Amino acid sequence: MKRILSVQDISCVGKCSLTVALPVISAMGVEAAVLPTAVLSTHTAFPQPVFHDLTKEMLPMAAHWQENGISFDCIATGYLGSEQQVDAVLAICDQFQSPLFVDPVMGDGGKLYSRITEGFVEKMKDLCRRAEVIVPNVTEACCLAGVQPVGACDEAFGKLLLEKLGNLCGGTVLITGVTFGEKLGVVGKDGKTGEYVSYSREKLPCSFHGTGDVFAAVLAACFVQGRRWYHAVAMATDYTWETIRATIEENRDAREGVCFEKTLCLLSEMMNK
Ligand code: PXL
Repeated sequence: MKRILSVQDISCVGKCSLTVALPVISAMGVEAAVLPTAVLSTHTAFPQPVFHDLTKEMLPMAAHWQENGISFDCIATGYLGSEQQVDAVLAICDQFQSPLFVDPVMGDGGKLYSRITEGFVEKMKDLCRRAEVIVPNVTEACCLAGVQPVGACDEAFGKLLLEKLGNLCGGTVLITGVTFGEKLGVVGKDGKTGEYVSYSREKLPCSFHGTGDVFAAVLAACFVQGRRWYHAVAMATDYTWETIRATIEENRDAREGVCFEKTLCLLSEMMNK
């Protein structure tokens, strides 16, 4: 069985980062080992969460795994709380030499999240340089490319961002949140073949916190399973779309995240298609 090391925080309430990655990766038949980087009472879209930093524990935990001969088929990062945590991840990548999958979680809707600074954006570029796969949303792609963040991005602009990010990351780049007329989707470039990929679904009327984390978890599992990027992107998009639709029926506060519990069963169906 393949094993991913998922490196991100535990937001205790608000369904994002590890509380999403664990069930989704497991439902895809991939082992999810975790390196929690911080424990928060909620993610940072709620005001003033309790934030317990675990940076100091990161390297000792990795050392313990190495002493015990443990290895990972992929190291997948999500939200990281500080520049020091990015440095810790870089050191762990040196240690384990596993392929690195980076979701450079930094912002959305044209804005950076509350704890993310310009210095952090620069540091995140170092992680992206090292990665085999990066999956920024449009806001994050703009920040990484040194372009003023835009609210909406059409396919032509998405292709321009892909080109710019190709100079940063020699691997596969997949940008989420790109507008295709009435649809919303992904543009990407396969790092090995250079092939362009795109996939979209009709826009839904609501957005929820944590959907990027759901999308990235499906993709990371597809990556270790060696699925072709087009199929991986289609599956991650379809699953996220179905999950948003199922959440709309529940009439929830957008900050409380998506009801992936209702749709986890779809993942095995999608994998066998
Ligand atoms: O879903 C991304 C995310 C993960 N973890 C924390 C966050 C955010 C986005 O705001 O604050 C702690």
